[in-house]
Amino acid sequence: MTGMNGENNKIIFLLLCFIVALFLLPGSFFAQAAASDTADCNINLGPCAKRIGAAEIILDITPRPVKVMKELSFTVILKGKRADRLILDLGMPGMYMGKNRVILEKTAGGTYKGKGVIPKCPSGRKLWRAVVYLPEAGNSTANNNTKADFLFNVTY
Ligand SMILES: [Cu+2]
Repeated sequence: MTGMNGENNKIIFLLLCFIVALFLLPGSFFAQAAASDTADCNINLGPCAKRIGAAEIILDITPRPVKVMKELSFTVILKGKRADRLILDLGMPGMYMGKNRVILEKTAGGTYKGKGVIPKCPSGRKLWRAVVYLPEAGNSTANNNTKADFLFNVTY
């Protein structure tokens, strides 16, 4: 009997090693899935920039540090593309947090501003994703939009 359990434990141990290896293996699908759940924008240090095709999108959130349950100013500077207004969606990776949408109105050439609040997550997790939707040239419907993602940590 104990011999049998020992065999089973060995198999379980090897399986666990295999799963851990999948996550650690650079470039594997699992490593990428895990990597996408970390911040790529340190918003508390300053604005973050993303390039989507010919367009550059610079996102800033103030005041710093960026806190939950507090009115925040969202500023996007858009280069290489034109839009009358932009839509910014706030959400958490892998968790539905309701609809948190900020409309960014054009305040100057290429500058868009809006105000919004990031809700407090009951789980205590701090990673949020801001998605800026860019209208396609000649198509302002929501379906065909391209978008820029920013992953950042909030402060409690
Ligand atoms: Cu959450």
